[in-house]
Amino acid sequence: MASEQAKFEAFFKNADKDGSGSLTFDELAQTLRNSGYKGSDETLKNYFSNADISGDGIVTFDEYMVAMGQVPPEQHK
Ligand SMILES: [Ca+2]
Repeated sequence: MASEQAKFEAFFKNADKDGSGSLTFDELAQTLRNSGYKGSDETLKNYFSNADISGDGIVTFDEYMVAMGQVPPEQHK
């Protein structure tokens, strides 16, 4: 679904405050909170670390799209 993907891309760009092309935990958490997310910090941390495939503490656009189910994980190298 192209429109779904565009929505995810828009969210990512909105969350990427410094335009670095990757999201820190703070950027992601703040953006989700701003959009009305009410879950616990623990849930946010789990969500973030699931998305952070390489485990380097930032979520790149590629990692984000994999996490959103837009790209099959086996294509992410
Ligand atoms: Ca990463």
